[in-house]
Amino acid sequence: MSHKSNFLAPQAFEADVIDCQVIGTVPRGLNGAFVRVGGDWAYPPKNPDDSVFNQDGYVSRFRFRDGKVDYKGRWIQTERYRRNRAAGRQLYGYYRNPYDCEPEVAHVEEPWRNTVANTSLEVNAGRLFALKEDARPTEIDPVTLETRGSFNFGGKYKSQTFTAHPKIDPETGELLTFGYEATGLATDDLFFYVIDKAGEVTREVRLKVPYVSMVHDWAITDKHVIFPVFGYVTDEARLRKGRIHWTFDAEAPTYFGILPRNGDASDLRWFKGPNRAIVHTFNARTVGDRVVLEAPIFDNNPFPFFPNADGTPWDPVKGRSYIRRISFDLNSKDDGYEEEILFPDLPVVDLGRVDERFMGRDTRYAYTSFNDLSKPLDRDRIGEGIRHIVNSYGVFDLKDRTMRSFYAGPTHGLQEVTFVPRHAAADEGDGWLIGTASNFADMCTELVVADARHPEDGTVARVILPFRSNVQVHGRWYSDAQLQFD
Ligand code: V55
Ligand code: FE
Repeated sequence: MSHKSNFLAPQAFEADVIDCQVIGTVPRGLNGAFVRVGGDWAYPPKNPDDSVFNQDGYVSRFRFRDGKVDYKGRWIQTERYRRNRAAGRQLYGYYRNPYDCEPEVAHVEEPWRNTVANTSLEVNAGRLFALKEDARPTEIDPVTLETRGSFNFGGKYKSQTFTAHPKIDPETGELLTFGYEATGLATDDLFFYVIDKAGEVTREVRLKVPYVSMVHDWAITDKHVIFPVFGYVTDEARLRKGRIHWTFDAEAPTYFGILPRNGDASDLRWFKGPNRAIVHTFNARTVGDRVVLEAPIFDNNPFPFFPNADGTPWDPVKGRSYIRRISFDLNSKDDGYEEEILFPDLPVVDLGRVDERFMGRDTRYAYTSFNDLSKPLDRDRIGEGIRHIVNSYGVFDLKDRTMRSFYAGPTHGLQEVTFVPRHAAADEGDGWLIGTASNFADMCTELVVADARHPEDGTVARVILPFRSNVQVHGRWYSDAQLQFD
């Protein structure tokens, strides 16, 4: 008889595990830390149909030293987390809607104060930031994982918001970033920034978007930056009615804004195409007069909790993403672009990564998860209520259009994959695939390590936590030096 799985129930505690159980062997030389953020409901949401993107931020870290791994997990102590804890209940309403919050925490003029800081991480100038696109960074102590608070780069970072997907230029070490809804709720301002290795804001460009939309991820090249604007819309009237921040308008065109990295606002050019959803990207490059972007892209609304504007129910088939290549001709007279699906038979999870040492440059490989239906699934042991398991990582060769895969086993669901180079000078793609997995049979979280050159050989090491840790949104690998360990 099968049990009902409760894997996604709130974890509700903080934890330190010293010298975790390891099955297999952690590769020699894999020293550093896998740091991840995600969300958990410290108190249940006010609205049961709210987005999981509204969960309280939680940061955790697997630190690797000579084959041994320690784990640490902490709530992110945002203003919102602290106020809820003080009240002992949920004061905040729908995702990114201060009008739906209790009056004492409405903060309509300062919506960034309501952030949950639950999406991703970045390190700049020795500082570790937890990021959410509705606010400036929340600084985290990289050693203790205690929350230090909101950070504004000495007042020089003016946007009220900061993307969860800043990019580091591999040659200059600069942090390229932006914020949308930069001057307040539902505003069409997008500010682009360059922040140098020392944490100084060296450049700001103030831009306007064609319509207010979720600019969740973007892409850089050595010469350009690319901002996708797609499908999700909002406005002040919608928010005043107390609705969830976004609705998906299937009639809204897709725009890609391309700005030369050294350009000013008048150099921004918008390309326009049919309705799509571009939530995450892999990478982009400038080749002569062309800009090429590779990304998993959806034909329609990817997220069931952001309702369709036309009132139709969410369509899970249209809500699948396929790896595509988009090419922009910078010499063209019209505003169109070319779009091609590279793996038309293989829907993938839109949480893809590349070898970040080649960010903005020509890359061959992209890594993302998918569900390999040819592989076994142990329904009895995983329990009921787990309908869709993502059981594999794919190593996608975007040049040859071939794919090799890692299968996690019949009881494991994979979260986002991260690529760790074998050493600083290793070739592109020579390294490790790491990420957390939900072991639905044993009700625990594991970190899996696989060889990116031999993914089909399976797990090299599994680091076992004796409990369920929150499902991550995004994770990153950092060296001890980047995280300020002695
Ligand atoms: C995403 C995730 C978010 C968010 C907006 O995956 C977009 C896309 C975890 O929060 O606030
Ligand atoms: Fe993201």
